[in-house]
Amino acid sequence: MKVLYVGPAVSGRSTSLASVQRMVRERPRDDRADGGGESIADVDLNVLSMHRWLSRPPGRVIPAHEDDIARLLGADAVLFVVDSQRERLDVSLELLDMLRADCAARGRSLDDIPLVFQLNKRDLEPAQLASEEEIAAVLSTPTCRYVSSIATRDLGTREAVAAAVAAARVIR
Ligand SMILES: Nc1nc2c(ncn2[C@@H]2O[C@H](COP(=O)(O)OP(=O)(O)OP(=O)(O)O)[C@@H](O)[C@H]2O)c(=O)[nH]1
Ligand SMILES: [Mg+2]
Repeated sequence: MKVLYVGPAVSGRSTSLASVQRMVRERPRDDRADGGGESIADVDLNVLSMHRWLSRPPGRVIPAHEDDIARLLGADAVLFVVDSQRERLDVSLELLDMLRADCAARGRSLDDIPLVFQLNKRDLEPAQLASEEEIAAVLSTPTCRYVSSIATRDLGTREAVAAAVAAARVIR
């Protein structure tokens, strides 16, 4: 099972991956966090670099970007890490729209890929934080799920991967 982290810069993808890998090392099976299903230790977890999405010259085809899209379309599930800072919401939406457009341009739909939004940085000051409802109103797909996290404290990261695995099982 392949699960791919996507998300805008500094949303917390590397921190989330490291958090899950550390927890899996310490506790390969955790039926509470993994929903009693397949062990998260068996999931092939990777981070998709997004800078080619955000810095592409309009209308130009870049082979490396095609590779990125192929990896996206080849994933069993996608974990979209959202920076919960209200002023960073626009960047997440811009990226989601780009992912959608690039899939559509190749005759595919992003909606066919099981997708979980990991609402990260829930420890931010309330004044800076977008509510979960606010984020869900802006960022959604027809079958997406939401998991809140504080990756720097290992909270919600393993559950987000488990949700992605569960979504892949239901939709595929
Ligand atoms: N407050 C807070 N900070 C976080 C959280 N998760 C990650 N960060 C911080 O956000 C910054 C970016 O985290 P990364 O994991 O490097 O994010 P990334 O998406 O891999 O970013 P790039 O690969 O650099 O684009 C770091 O300073 C992290 O410590 C969180 O849950 N809460
Ligand atoms: Mg990173």
